[in-house]
Amino acid sequence: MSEPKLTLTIAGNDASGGAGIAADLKTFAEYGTYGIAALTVIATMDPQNSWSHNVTPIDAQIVKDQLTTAFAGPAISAAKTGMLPNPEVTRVIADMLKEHPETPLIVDPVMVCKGESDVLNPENVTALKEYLVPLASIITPNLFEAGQLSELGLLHSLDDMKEAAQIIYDKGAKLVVIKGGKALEGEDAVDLVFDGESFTLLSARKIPSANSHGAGCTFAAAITAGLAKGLDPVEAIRKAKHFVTEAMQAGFAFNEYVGPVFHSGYRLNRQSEI
Ligand code: PXL
Repeated sequence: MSEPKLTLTIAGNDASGGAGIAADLKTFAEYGTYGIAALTVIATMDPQNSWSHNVTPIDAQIVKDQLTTAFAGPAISAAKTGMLPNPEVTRVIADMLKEHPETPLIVDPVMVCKGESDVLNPENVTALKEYLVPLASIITPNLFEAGQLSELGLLHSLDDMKEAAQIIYDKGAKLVVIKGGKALEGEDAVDLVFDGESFTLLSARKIPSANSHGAGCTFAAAITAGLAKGLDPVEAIRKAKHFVTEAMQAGFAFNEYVGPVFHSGYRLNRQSEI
């Protein structure tokens, strides 16, 4: 067997296992890459209090030390970022990634968890724009996040998405994927890909009453692993969309509050369990 490709996630722990590093590492394993995680926050949810989220940041120096460890082995073939707690941590990550321009970076600009109304504080959005967007090989905002990053506010249509994609591209991301998801009207979940020259639309049927917690993290992690394995960006995005669609179809109700995707859905649809 040839040596595995290394993939790195710089993200939070979702203690319920659907999103964050749990989603990323499981997805990396499904793709057959060797996953490494640098933890940025610990997110816990309170079953006694309507599943309200509590996010504990990891100290910036510890985030830096984890990245030093992660980069001390063979070259990392692709890296991704997820939930980041504050500008200091975002900056430390950007500084470290600048030292590794050979590693493509997928930025998932996580701003809010599904079902939570608290939006990340504005300083974090500014830090993302300033430090990470310019380093992104691919950035994967949902409609809300694309509205924030582009400063256009709420996006409602494909034309809005195109305008936002151009603005985010102009801030330095080399490829922008805006996930229309179920928020955009119509029967299909439409994603818009923009490489600075042309727009590509990727569609999949919306999955009714999907258990979709962790879908965004899983999508970005699947793109990361696809790039690590040598797929070109648009192929990696297409494959990731199939992967996440089947993970959503295999999703389940964890409890009355949350239904995660099942990250092994794509493989289990093709082969039986071990
Ligand atoms: O789905 C967004 C997300 C990302 N990362 C972590 C999370 C969540 C939502 O719960 O907990 C760690």
